[in-house]
Amino acid sequence: MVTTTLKTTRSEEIFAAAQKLMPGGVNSPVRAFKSVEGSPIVFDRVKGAYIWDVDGNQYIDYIGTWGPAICGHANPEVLAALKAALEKGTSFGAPCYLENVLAEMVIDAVPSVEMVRFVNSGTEACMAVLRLMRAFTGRDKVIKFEGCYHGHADMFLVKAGSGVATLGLPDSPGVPKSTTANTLNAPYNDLEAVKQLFAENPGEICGVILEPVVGNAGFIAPDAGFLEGLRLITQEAGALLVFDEVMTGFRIAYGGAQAKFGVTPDLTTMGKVIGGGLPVGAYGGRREIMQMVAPAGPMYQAGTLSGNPLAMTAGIKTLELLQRPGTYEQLDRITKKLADGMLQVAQETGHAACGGQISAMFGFFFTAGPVHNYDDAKTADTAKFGRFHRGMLEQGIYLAPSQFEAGFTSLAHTDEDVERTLAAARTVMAGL
Ligand code: HOZ
Repeated sequence: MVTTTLKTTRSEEIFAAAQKLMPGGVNSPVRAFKSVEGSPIVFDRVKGAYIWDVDGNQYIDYIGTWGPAICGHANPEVLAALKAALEKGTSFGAPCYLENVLAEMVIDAVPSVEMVRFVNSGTEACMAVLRLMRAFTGRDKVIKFEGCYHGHADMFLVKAGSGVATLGLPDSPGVPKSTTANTLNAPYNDLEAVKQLFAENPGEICGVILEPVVGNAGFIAPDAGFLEGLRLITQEAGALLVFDEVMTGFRIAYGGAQAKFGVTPDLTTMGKVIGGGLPVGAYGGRREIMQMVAPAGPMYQAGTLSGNPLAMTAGIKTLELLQRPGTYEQLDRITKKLADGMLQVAQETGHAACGGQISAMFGFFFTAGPVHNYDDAKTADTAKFGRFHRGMLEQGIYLAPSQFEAGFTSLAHTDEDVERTLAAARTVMAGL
């Protein structure tokens, strides 16, 4: 147990009250400190790479509101654009020119996307994309990977990552077996397992959906040839390949993982960065497939606030900022310094650890590794991570409160922030 020096009285009061008002005191399970020490910190404001709690403590933030804050929190240009848009109203529930602007930006950037539909979250995007995969192919079965997370829709809550992994839930009550009967799971990075599922279910599988770089079982990179192999297998089986780029889209490259790795899926889901901090999700892909979506085609999907002008504005401005020269070089450099530094500190202080980074996404496991899939990730010492997490908080560093979540950096993180983080990690690891 790390000695507590952090004053968190107000956070504790608010969280105690919250537990009587909301299940677990939170509005999303990943925010609870269920697998780390202490109770959640309640925040008051954010700016750049920093986040301040209600007791006045300042932290360097590596969650970035779970991905959207790639330009830094409360970026002044995003805020100015939002203030101007706000004057015109918050929602039209009717077509708005800003939807065209963001749609064109997404289509220009993401190789697989010829048409796009905006929704309000990554969960919604994944829910809709599965319906579309089934509608287009006329097949019901889908392959996903253990530890990948595609939101909380029923069909995906089998061996899922993120909060489901953190809480150690194999599945969720309330999800009828019939709903997940068509969800097939394979270990990530295992092409043979995927081939076997296709062989066992000929003509029945609509496609394969995956996080091209996993962020919801901790950070796991695809092995060389894995994404290419999936492209080939799905093509041969007349099935669709879907990249869930909710986390990786516009983060690990402007065009997402598909641009980074040069593998083009049929469909893509997005969220987080494209909303610039407001609730947005999207799915898109080949025109002939997207034309099935209502009202162009028969597959129904809708949303009251979808494409609302505020979310579109924040997304447009965020993508404009990301288009500036040197952006991704800077994100990669600063994140590499952090990820390499963490491994170095672990080695110096005698802890078995492995991890990595691609552009502004990184991860770190307390296990010698290597980690290629969810089973490997589960060998990590989660109790040690719990103590490490608390120690880092005490040092003013805010990490995701789970070993099964990737970390995120932003354009606002400086060399000095990373150096402070590594110094903190050295102090904490030396005391574990
Ligand atoms: N998908 C994110 C975690 N891996 C955050 C969304 C949530 O709150 O579940």
